[in-house]
Amino acid sequence: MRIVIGDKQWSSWSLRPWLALRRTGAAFEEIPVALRQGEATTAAIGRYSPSKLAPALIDGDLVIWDSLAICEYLAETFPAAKLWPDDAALRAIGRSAACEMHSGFQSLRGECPMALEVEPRSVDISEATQKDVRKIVERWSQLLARSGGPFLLGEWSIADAFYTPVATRFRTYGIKLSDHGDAGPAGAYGERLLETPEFLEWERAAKTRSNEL
Ligand SMILES: N[C@@H](CCC(=O)N[C@@H](CS)C(=O)NCC(=O)O)C(=O)O
Repeated sequence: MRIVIGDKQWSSWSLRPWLALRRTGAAFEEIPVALRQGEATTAAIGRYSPSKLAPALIDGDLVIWDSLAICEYLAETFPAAKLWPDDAALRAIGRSAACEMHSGFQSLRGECPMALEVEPRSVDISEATQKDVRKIVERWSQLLARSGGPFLLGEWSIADAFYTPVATRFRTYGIKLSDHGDAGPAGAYGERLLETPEFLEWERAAKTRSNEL
């Protein structure tokens, strides 16, 4: 398998399926492309993906061009990796949480982009972003209380892949979850996401290399 990914310091959409792919234990090749280069980026990704956006997963002659679709494909292809839980209700809840991230929290995403190369610092965030943060705290707290943790559905799942870039944003922009309704579990969960070996491997690479067109 090959996965087309954007710069590791910035590409939150690439990070999510990359984490899931790492969890499968399958061998894969990375095809790195440089983002923020205008037409050159579009052309570079367009060599592989019909969406001209990263990520894309290439499995033989099959191309899958969206982060959530890639994660679902990996869950189906590698059932032993348990990227979703066996329990159907829990799986449906996990999918709801991942889809909520995939299609929402626009203000947080626009105002606080993933930037792993940046030293953490405190910034003032808008009302709209504060609202997103409160909603995420609420969601994490509900799911952790239901599953008992340590991850959203108990064991690590695709839902956690979807929120890992969010945890990096909270750290980078000095957003303290206790200021947004967290009694403790949500903040601890966010830190836990940033301590998984898979994320640490991605982060190390983000700080040591730049992608080529
Ligand atoms: N909905 C898509 C979003 C993909 C996306 O927006 N990717 C960004 C990088 S994180 C991209 O390729 N941008 C192209 C550019 O910067 O020209 C997904 O979930 O995969």
